[in-house]
Amino acid sequence: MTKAEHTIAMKLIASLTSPYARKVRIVLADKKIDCPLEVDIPWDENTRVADYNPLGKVPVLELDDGGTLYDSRVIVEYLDNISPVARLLPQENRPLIQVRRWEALADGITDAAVAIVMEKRRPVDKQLGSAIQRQNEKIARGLAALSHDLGERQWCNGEAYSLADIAVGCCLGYLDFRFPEINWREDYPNLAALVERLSARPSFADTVPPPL
Ligand SMILES: N[C@@H](CCC(=O)N[C@@H](CS)C(=O)NCC(=O)O)C(=O)O
Repeated sequence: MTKAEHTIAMKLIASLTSPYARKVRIVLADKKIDCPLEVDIPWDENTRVADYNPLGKVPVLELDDGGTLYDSRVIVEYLDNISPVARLLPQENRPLIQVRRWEALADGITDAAVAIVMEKRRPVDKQLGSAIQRQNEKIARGLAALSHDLGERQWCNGEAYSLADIAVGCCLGYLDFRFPEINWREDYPNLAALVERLSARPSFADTVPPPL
C-alpha cells in the first residue's frame, strides 16, 4: 500500500455503491489524501446522512472544523485544491470548463440510471414505462456523446488523466453494476478501452461497487 502523503482530519460519509461517492473516493486515492470513510446508506432506516447534508444524499465530506461539503462536484474541487499531488482539474478556464462539461455529461447519465433504479423499486403496477423510457433515451444519447467526444484519444480531456476520466469511469462502472444488460462495450469500443485503462489504476480497482 502506498503511504498517504497528506493526513488531514476529515471524514467522508458515503455508501459503497454510490457512483458519486466513488468519484470522491477515487480522487482521495489518486491524490493520496488519507480520509476515513463512514459508510452510511441514505435509504436505511437509521441513516444519519441528513444530519450532515439537508438533502439527505451521499457523498458528504465533513471538514476538520465540523463543516460539511456536498455534493460530489464541490467536494472534488475542494480536494483538488488542498493538495498539489496529481492535479485533476486544469487551472485555466477553457480546459477547466471542458473537464466540468465531461463531468456534467457523465453525472447526467448516472442521474438517468439512478432514476430508473428508483422507478423500478416501485411496485410493478405503479412503474411508469414512459418515465423509464425517457431516462433510457438520455443514457443512450449520453453514451453516444461520450464516445464521440472521446474519439481516438487516450484520455477524455486532451493528453492527461483528469476528473473527466474519473467521472466517465464511475458512470460506466455504475451502468455495469446496475444494468449489465446494456452492452455499451460492443457499441463503443473506445469507451471500453478507456475503462480498461482506468481499471488498471488502484484507485479504480479498489472502489468497484460490491456485488449486489
Ligand atoms: N449530485 C449529487 C448526487 C448525490 C446522490 O444522488 N446520491 C445518492 C446515492 S447514489 C443519494 O444519496 N440518494 C439519496 C436520496 O436521494 O435520498 C452528487 O454528485 O453528490
